[in-house]
Amino acid sequence: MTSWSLRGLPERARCLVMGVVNVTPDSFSDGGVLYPDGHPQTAIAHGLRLLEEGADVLDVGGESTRPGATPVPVEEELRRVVPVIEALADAGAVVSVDTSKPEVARAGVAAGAVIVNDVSGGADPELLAAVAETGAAYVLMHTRGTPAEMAGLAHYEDVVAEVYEFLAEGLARCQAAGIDLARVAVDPGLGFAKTADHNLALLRALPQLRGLGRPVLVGASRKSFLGRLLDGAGPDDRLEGSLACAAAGVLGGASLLRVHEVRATVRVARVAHAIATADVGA
Ligand code: HH2
Repeated sequence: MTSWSLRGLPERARCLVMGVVNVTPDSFSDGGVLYPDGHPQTAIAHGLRLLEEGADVLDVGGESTRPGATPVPVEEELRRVVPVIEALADAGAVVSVDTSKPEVARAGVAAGAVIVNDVSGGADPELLAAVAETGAAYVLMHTRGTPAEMAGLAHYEDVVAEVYEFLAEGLARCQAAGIDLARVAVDPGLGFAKTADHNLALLRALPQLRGLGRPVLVGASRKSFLGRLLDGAGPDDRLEGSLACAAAGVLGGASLLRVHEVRATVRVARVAHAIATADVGA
């Protein structure tokens, strides 16, 4: 395994673990369990717990991408995420803001986030301009359409080639917008306009996606294709599936894993790293 870097993130030879902090009442993965009262303190406490469990990055998001989720106006998204980002950054966390809105990206970085995680695939030139302007790191993820439309758009002749091409074009758009590519990671967007077969093909193709020359992020945690593989298990009963993907991610050369269960993932990633590298050190 080669060492990698994403300027703005701690430099590590191993795969980093990004813990999910959903500040949403309707995320598919936790159904608002972690944010039942609309109070930032609940999400902050969850983030601090993930930090203790060994998360390298905390990804704070205020809008669910679940198909059918209610779109969140800018003011509400800001109200949800800004206090949480501030508190977690103050506590020493490396924070990422999960948003596709330029206003939220700008405010998130001003509040202490150093990464903008954009599940829209760089669809909004304004967002790319905001990333360039703030100097934040950026996650470019493959998707098609809006969350409401994406399930109907899961048709590919060759999913790996088409995702690769989309990300290559996206990197070119990032560069044209003035973003330093040394700050960009790419993500195949598992579950976004993909069937279970597409997700599995992309997990197998991580070494090819590394051919884009940028660190690869994998977000498989608790996704519905794992429920299908595990006899219909619900989102909070997909741990083993999520961990199997984490191991596959490390062995495939992923640089970041976006996950809900941090402690278990850190332990699996450590062992998978040792298998991949024969490095049993710290
Ligand atoms: N998946 C989700 C959200 N953000 N970001 C990246 N880069 N990659 C992903 O695969 C990804 C993502 C969906 O998961 P979750 O946040 O748990 O659910 P929801 O969008 O319903 O809040």
